[in-house]
Amino acid sequence: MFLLYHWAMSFSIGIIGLPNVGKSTIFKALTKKEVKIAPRAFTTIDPNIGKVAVPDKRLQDLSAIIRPEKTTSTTIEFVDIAGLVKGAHKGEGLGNQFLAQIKNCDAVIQIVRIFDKPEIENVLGEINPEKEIEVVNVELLMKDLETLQNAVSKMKKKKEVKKNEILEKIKDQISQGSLVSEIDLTDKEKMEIKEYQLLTTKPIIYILNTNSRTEFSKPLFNHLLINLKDEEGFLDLSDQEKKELGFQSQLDKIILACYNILDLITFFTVAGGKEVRAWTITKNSEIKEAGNKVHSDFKDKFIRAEVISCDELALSASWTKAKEKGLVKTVGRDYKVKDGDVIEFKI
Ligand SMILES: Nc1nc2c(ncn2[C@@H]2O[C@H](COP(=O)(O)OP(=O)(O)O)[C@@H](O)[C@H]2O)c(=O)[nH]1
Ligand SMILES: [Mg+2]
Repeated sequence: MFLLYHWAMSFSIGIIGLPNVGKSTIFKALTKKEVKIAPRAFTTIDPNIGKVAVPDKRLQDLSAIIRPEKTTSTTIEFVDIAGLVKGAHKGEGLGNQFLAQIKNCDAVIQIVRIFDKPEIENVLGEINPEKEIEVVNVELLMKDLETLQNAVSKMKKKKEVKKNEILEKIKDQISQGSLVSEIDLTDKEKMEIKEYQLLTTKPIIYILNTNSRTEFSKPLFNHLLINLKDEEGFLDLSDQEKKELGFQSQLDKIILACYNILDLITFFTVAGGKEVRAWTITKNSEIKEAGNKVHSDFKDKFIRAEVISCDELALSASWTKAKEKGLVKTVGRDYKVKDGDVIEFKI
């Protein structure tokens, strides 16, 4: 039941990091929501949650051909989680509560402060991205360790020997500082630990929050270098004004990076010409999963669907013409959805 509910929702990205690194600033820039941004630690306690449209030129192109009453983007959800500090896993700075909020996210973005501004308290005391990442990792790892310890106690009571072996193996490696995502695990082992939603299994993107005065050239896995203050400052300007000022926003890049790290693809529906809509699904999903997203009560009724790639549809100029040319394929329930597929489900 939980899974079904989850499928119906957007994929969710948690924004994490130390206090005063720019988490609420990026959240505001992405979601265009008014949130409290203040140069003090712990301004954010309840998480701010916002849905963001995934930018996709193909959706606009499809809309131009189909001319529907309504065009709907697919969305991804961002969660602005309060700042973590050293000792968060022990409850320091309400940290335990914040760590728990990360559990529900599919991936995380860690904001790392490399902007230098003496007026804004720097909890780390220095600009040191490696150390900053390390501090946050330690908290995530300690929380995972605690989760596993509890799981081991439970499994011991239940005499689940096999499962305990797996949990102990992971626990050992975590104690030595490995993130769970870095540990070599079989698919079966991965399945066995899924239920614990361990924090360090989640894919992570680092955003180094820079200003023009700080340079950072060391390569770091999966990172984007962005001036979040500028993103926020230029938010209200039109595209034309941004162009004149030579400002190129990187917000779309962030959204797409999240999409990629989660192995997500987009398919489209046209609802017989009424609504053109983009949907998010995991790569390699079977078409019946796509059907379940679009029609929540679909599962047993799915028989077949008509599919065409959005590029081919664009070239044909209309669904009818594409069909006449034989470009619309009829597929059954074992078809795997491809990025850019336009799908009409048939019951
Ligand atoms: N100079 C500078 N200040 C920033 C930047 N990003 C955030 N700030 C400021 O740092 C303070 C804390 O930012 P906030 O987004 O609330 O941090 P959070 O605690 O991580 O949510 C605010 O006063 C922001 O205006 C940046 O890139 N450059
Ligand atoms: Mg904040």
